[in-house]
Amino acid sequence: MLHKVLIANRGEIALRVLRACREMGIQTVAVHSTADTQAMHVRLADESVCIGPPAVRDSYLNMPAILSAAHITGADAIHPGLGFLAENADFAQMVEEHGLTFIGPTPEHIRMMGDKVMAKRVAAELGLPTVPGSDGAITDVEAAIARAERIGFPVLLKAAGGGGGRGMKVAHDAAELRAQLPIARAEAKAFFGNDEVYFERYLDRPRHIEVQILGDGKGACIHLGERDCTVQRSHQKIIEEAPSPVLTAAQRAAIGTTATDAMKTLRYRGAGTLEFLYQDGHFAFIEMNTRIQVEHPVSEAISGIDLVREQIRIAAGEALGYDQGAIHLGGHAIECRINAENPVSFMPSPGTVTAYHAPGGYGIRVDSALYPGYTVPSQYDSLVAKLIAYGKTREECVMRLKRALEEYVIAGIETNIPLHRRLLDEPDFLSGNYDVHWLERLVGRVS
Ligand code: MV4
Repeated sequence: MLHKVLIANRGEIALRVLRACREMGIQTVAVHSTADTQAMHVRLADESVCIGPPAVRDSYLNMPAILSAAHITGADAIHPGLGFLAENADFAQMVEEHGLTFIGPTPEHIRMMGDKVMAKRVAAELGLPTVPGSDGAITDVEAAIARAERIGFPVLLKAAGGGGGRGMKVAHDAAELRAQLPIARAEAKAFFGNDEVYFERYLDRPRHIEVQILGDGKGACIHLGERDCTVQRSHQKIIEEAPSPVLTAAQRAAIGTTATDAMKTLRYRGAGTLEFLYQDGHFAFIEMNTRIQVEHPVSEAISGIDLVREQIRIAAGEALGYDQGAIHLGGHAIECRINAENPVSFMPSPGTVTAYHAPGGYGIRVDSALYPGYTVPSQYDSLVAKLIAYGKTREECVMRLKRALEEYVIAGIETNIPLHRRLLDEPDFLSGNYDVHWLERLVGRVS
């Protein structure tokens, strides 16, 4: 087993990893920027190392500083958390070249899935359903137009180096495709350093449904069902739940089996998420995330599996040790992402937390690094807490979540708790009648 883990992250996810390590008897090393000296993950870790100034490229993205911190403290493994370096294949490779264990997939699998054109090709070869589109990256405009005409407009231009929605362009006809292609290429080059673009038939009202998998790199792989992350705004998820209110048990088993069969063939190692668009009863693979995700607790709640513990066990070389038959999904879980932001304008609201009282009680989990007197820095993500409710049914879960949102006190900064209270009263949310554009239609698009 691992002896000492360096956690290359901050905030609630750093705490999440730290807690798993502590339960496993593993020593922890926190790293932090000068803006995070008072952060909870630093206070709770066995050791901490300051790795640089507030700007992320000088601290949480500073690979030499993080590797040096691992050596100084004698850590034998690095957990990247999420965001920052979690899906940086070069970092994963560097960690291994320094004789340390990277708690995550192989650099090859991170690289493969980071290239969205390659990921889609591999997914299709492995038998996953995909959206019809260009044959890989677009090389010839006229050939692309001819293919789009056969598939049918509108089509969506996407960047191979992208993901998460940045730089996408809809084209409704050949003229628009011709006009948008150079713009998409230039943006892709500027955002991601890679001008490769591809297109897909545009789905106008999809849901975002993703499958959580866990592989041991030795050919074993299981899934924990799906998460429905359809409630989002500006490509930021707001509410995630498991199971999806729109899937049948048979659909769940089918997409789960398809995903795990594919990942068994790849001999995938670690936690991973296959993202799908779901519309008119059909799934289409769009991307794979090779990290633990913010919304992982909803899968933990319905499965009883500690995903971070499993990540660490697998990284230590242990076999999964159980198969799909041992996984029993039950009940319903919903997560509200609590952001430090104005609930109407969505502008970030950093500052000092003057009063703090987290909800508790039966079926409630709060993952947060907040405490009274803590100052939320302005340099980082505005996610400050995750509130997760569990219930036997979706109705019980919603009821409990509403109760917990009423209990939650966070003073001194603005949060989106009022928005969550409102969403949980929306008839369309309660009936499951929404798509990825629903929240933006409801609150108005700001950007
Ligand atoms: C799409 C799509 C419609 N058709 N692809 C946006 C983020 C990126 N991961 C994929 N995205 C989309 N891809 C096709 N062929 C619509 C979206 C999309 C979306 C997807 C998931 C969650 C939120 C979204 C919001 C707007 C657009």
